[in-house]
Amino acid sequence: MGTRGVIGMPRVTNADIADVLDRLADLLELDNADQFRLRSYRRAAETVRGYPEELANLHAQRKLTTVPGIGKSLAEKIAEYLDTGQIGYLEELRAKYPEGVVEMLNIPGFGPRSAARVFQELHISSIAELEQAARAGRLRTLPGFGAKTEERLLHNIELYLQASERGLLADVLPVAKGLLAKLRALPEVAQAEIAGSVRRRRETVGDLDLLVTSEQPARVCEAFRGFEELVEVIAAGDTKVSARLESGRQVDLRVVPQESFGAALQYFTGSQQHNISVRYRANQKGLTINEYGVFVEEGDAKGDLVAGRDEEEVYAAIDLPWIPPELRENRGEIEAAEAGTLPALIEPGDIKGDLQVHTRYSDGHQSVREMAEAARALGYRFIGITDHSPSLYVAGGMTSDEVRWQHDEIVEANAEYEGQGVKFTVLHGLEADILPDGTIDIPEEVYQLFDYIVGSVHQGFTPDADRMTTRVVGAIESGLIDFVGHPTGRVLLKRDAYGLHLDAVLEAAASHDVALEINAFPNRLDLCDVDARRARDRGVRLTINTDSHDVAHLGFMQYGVYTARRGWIEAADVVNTWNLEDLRSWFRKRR
Ligand code: DGT
Ligand code: CA
Ligand code: CA
Ligand code: ZN
Repeated sequence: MGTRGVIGMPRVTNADIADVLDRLADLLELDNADQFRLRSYRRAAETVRGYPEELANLHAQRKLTTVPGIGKSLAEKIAEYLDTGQIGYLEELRAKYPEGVVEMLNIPGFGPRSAARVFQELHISSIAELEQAARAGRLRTLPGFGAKTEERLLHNIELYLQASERGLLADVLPVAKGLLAKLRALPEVAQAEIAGSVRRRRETVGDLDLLVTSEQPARVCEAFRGFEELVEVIAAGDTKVSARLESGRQVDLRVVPQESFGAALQYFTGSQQHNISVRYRANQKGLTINEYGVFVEEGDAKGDLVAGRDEEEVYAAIDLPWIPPELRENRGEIEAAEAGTLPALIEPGDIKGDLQVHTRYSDGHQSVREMAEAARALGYRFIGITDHSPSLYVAGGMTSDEVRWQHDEIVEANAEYEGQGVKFTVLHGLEADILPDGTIDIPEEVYQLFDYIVGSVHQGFTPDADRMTTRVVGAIESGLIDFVGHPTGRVLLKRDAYGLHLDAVLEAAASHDVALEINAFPNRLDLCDVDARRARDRGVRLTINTDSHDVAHLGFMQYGVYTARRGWIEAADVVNTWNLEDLRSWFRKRR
């Protein structure tokens, strides 16, 4: 048995070993090794990846060389990896080539020979430098490189960068749901689910994983390849297809037999860290879990299948209740499941209204009435209109007169709803700027008209975390705001959160009973999952709002709820799940 097993670490899987062999082959190719050796590594990686027996077990029995294509020298390297987690030879090769050169191997059409040449002859050691050199026409100094090659390379670099980036969940989830519906409609498909980070509702996703059960996997794969959402098939077999969506994002389809559905869904939902803990727990109970099922460990022989049809069964086999996918990040969910203390997570249906919505009074696209009607159509009980305060000129901040007109409109709308016996209320809020000195931009003469105030930072960001913290804490302590909008200011894939000492903010929010927003706009999701959880643990209330600037944005509420679920949030923690009466009296406490 390898030392990892002895010291109780989770086992190295065949996939882990295959990845290492592939990387070794990449580096050998860079190093100009002979084709024969290279191919033997590549083939070994492929064999190991699909090998039905765990190589970790074989190694324990000194039987690695029984695997086809694994000779003495490869067996030694695999053994070294299993025992120490490293291969000396691989580390040696790595030291010869910067990480950026190895990364170049991922550019379509740019092979190891080219990578080695640009590195050795032009000292280019990253994709960014390679791009620069191609743009400047410096690659054509190498024999065999011309203007055309440079042009093609630039295009391929762009493709690689595009596809390697993570995308927003909101860009992928609708496509995923569309593909799922089409798969379910195929006569050969019994069950189909989304897996991977999309099922866990991570804020950004690398690729999309889909899982299907069928007795005719090859036909399912063939039908899937024909779906118009796929612009390119990368790899296809009888039970597996990898393809590219129009966005450049990859989608992986796997087809498994019905009796493995739960095990495969559990495995491919991840996260990898969660699965490592799950496997470890299984091992301690004398069980083995993989994507085919839960098996009794019976020495060397493959043991009996004890679970696999559905996820409940898989978790039950290791004495745990089913764990919601959003929690599967190895952040204490297994311990909580064991102790029976998993949270009763908030659900989209718990939201009774949206408290951050813009109209044409500032930078929104529709009127108060149009936003209200759209919110009613979603089944909400209330909507809060929160246009910008005067100092935010760029976003059409309202003058005091505009606030008064807006107020009249809202009063009129509510009177009309009441007259018609419609149980729906428009609240009058304001998204007030938290100014650089920590004061809040509220036009004093109209302050009394508002039901509530959101305080947000929009301008005057500084990298000085102390100052930003003082600003936000000052706003909370002012007694004027009911919640802080998009508290950390981050924009996903574009702008980092401004430095903020969250603990200080949480302490102030808890003691002044000011809520923090989980802004549901898909590129904000601010607070993020982890921060929302910290807030909840400190007794801080939350509110989930879309920050809609258009009726079409109201549907973003789901993304805020997913983030909240990933932050272990329950409905009662979120003020806009409350009854309107309770919400109003909470607002009124402050005025
Ligand atoms: P992503 O695509 O980067 O947003 O994240 P995921 O979690 O969707 O990761 P992905 O697509 O690589 O794999 C999907 C799930 O499959 C992952 O969460 C866990 C499982 N999985 C895939 N490969 C491995 C592996 O080599 N070892 C283990 N333990 N699990 C794996
Ligand atoms: Ca994925
Ligand atoms: Ca994947
Ligand atoms: Zn804002």
